[in-house]
Amino acid sequence: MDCIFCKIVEGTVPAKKVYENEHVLAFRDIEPIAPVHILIIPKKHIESMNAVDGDDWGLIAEIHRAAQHIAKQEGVAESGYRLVNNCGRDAGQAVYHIHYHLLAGEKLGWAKT
Ligand code: IU
Repeated sequence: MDCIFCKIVEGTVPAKKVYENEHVLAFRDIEPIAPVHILIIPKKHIESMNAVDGDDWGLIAEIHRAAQHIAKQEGVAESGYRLVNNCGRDAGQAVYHIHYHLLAGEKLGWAKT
C-alpha cells in the first residue's frame, strides 16, 4: 500500500510531530491554512469516514481526545479551534488515510471552499 500518512507513521517520511500515543499521531500540515494547522490521524490505515466501522469508532474518539490535548498544548483551547474531516471527492479529500484538521490561531471564517 502506498500511503503517505502510513509512511509518516512508520517514520520513513519525516513530519513535524506534535503529539503521539498508541493509537494516534498528530503533525503539522505542510501547507498550513491557519497559524495552527495540525493533522490528527489514526496509526491504523482507514481510508475515510466512510470506511469507519466496528471497533474503529474508538479511534475516532481517540482523535477527539488527542485534539482536546493538542489544543491545550498549543495554547488555543480557550481562544478556540476547529476540527475538520473531509470525506470524499466533493469535500476535497486529497489523502485517503482518514485525518482531522485542527485549525486555530486566528478568527476562522466559515466557508464552503
Ligand atoms: P484533505 O482533507 O485530504 O484535503 O487534506 C490533506 C492535507 O494533508 C492537506 O492539508 C495537505 O497540505 C496535507 N499534507 C501534509 O501535511 N503532508 C503531506 O505529505 C501531504 C499532505 I501529500
